[in-house]
Amino acid sequence: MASSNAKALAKKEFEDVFAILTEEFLKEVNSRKLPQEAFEWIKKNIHHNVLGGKMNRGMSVVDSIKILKGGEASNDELFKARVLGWCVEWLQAFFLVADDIMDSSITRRGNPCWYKMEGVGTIAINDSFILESSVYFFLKKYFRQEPYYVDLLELFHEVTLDTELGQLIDLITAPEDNVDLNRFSMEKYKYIVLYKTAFYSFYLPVALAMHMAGIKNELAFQKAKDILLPLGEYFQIQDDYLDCFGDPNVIGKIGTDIEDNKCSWCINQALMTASPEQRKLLDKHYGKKNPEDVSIIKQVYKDLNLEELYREYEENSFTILTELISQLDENIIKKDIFLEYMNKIYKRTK
Ligand code: GPP
Ligand code: MG
Ligand code: MG
Ligand code: MG
Repeated sequence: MASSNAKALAKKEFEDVFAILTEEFLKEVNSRKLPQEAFEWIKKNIHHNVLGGKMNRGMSVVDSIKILKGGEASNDELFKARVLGWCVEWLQAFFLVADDIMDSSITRRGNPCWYKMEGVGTIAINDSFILESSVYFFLKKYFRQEPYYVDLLELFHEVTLDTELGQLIDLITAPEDNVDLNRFSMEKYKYIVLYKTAFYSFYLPVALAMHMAGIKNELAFQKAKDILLPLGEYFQIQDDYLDCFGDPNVIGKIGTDIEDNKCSWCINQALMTASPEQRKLLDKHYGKKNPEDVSIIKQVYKDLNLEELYREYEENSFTILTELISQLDENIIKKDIFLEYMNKIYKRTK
């Protein structure tokens, strides 16, 4: 495990690449002789939406390549891994700008959501597209000559489709004007989170590093998926728990899952153990914007001991995932990649 000094340095080296990429992208758009106003808009879009996160996904590409190369990664490889890491962060910025509009969210990373900023509104939809397009500009600029260029393109396209399908199911399972808790189930929940979160947040960064490292063995990619997808499910369950029980000052966003009628881990867990009276309260008050309705739902969650159930779930997942990792064959894929990941998110509060 790297010391905290080494970690801070690795983060700083990663952050430094952001400035290079932003400048390159701005140069690219400037070559189209954009009005100054548009240039400034794009700059603001990038700074507001790409920065300010935990950067776990982006850093994972770098950590993974270091492990895959057994500490022998060249400066050029490290730079390229950082570029790919930022591509993941840019892709995530594209998703989040759009997700916040769809979820009617208020804050993100401690700031107002982009669409909530003065003068932005629905222009944020187009801004999210520009963030997505920048990913393909960076891939072309830095990887066009690499034998794995097409693999990178295909991977970004596939994972984007996965995420959009997950988002679709997330949204149609949560219609604003028709609350019907019978629509929810843990099975459906797991399907949603697999697609909307696990592929882009967990599989993508590691698979990118694997392509860079020249891994061609399909089995290695499958084994990586077998661990990373359950890890992604665990991560989204944490996100759902924190949406309701987390401190907005710590998580940087105000939860809206109850108001939005979301098929979240919390409501599914509550539905499994609610008494008939509690079920009536859930049916009556879930999916409403009114703060009184929300607090009634939260009270039912508390009465059902959701906090305790979550702790148990967390411990249990950790044990299962550790076991899965320990069973991996080091000749196919290195275990450290996954241990590093798990340690980053286990018992997270933000
Ligand atoms: C997170 O769900 C899901 C995404 C960020 C994927 C969005 C996909 C698109 C194609 C737009 P969430 O709504 O629970 O995240 P958060 O709690 O951060 O708003
Ligand atoms: Mg959201
Ligand atoms: Mg959402
Ligand atoms: Mg959430």
